[in-house]
Amino acid sequence: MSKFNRVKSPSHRPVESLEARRHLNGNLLLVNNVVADNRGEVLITLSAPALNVNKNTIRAFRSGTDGVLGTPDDVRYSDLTVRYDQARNRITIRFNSDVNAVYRVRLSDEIRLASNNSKLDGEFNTGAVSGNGTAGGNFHFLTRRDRSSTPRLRFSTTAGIIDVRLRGDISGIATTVSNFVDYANTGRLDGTIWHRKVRTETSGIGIAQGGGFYSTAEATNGSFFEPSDEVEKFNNGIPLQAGFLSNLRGTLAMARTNQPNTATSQFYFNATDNTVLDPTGPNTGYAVFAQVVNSAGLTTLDAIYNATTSNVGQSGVFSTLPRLNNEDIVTRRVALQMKVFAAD
Ligand SMILES: [Ca+2]
Ligand SMILES: [Ca+2]
Repeated sequence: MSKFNRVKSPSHRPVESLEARRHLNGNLLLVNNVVADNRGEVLITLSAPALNVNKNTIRAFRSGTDGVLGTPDDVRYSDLTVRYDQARNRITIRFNSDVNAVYRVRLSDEIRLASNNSKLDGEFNTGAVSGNGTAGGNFHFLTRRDRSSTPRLRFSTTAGIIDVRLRGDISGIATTVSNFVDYANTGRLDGTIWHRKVRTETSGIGIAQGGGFYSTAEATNGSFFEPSDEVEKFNNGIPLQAGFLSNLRGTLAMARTNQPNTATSQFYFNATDNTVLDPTGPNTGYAVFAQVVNSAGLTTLDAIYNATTSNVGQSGVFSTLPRLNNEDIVTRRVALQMKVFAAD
């Protein structure tokens, strides 16, 4: 009888390792998702509640004078902040990156699974974002600018997230796309409110509009706006580029005055199909330039569209203000997303 088919007695049966049992239970700490933007904000979603999530276990670096990530002259971002929402397993890190500058981020495997203190399983593996099924391994990624003509842009609002894809692949709306990217890249849309909505019941169209104002605080007491309450404009308006995409539900378009070439920073999302906003001749219609990419974005849009409508005066500017829990709905940040790659 060879040793290979010998039946072991129960007393010699090997005990299943702790590692294997954790794996069997799906009980490893992994990175499930990374969203990195082009101004130094990164959202990292973990698979389970974690310990040791802080500035000592997470570091970010810019490329340094050689312009290449991963070389000795890389410079650590000393201003990095870490916020950890354990209920949602979400880490938010921020640092002051130049617009579109590449960076790399490393999560140390000193980050532990809260339930059993095992190490982050962070190295890249095919399939899931991180991990090879064995506890231990830093999670180390780098970013590249999305140089495609259809990059992703994220609206982070107090009602949720809306991710859109810009349609820079349509040359007829190139100016509209680049204008909006300029407002996003300069941070001018950060902190703006959703100040207007139009519902199909009252007007036959369904939209939610933002990108113009930072607060309604002064509207309620009847005082006029100061410049700091409004988004600073680059110019008096861009050429109207309507008719390349239809005003269908889930599309993003530029708002304007009654004059055609007046779009600046204000935008609106179509919450319903609003083909009546498509052009019917020269100098008519509204320029659609991006589309919501997933159902989560539509859910956020619907939350804004269906929010309580308030009238806070100010010459009608805020007569159809959407509000959630009696508060302005704020767009915390609008930023282009970077592409994310394994760093080692
Ligand atoms: Ca370098
Ligand atoms: Ca591992």
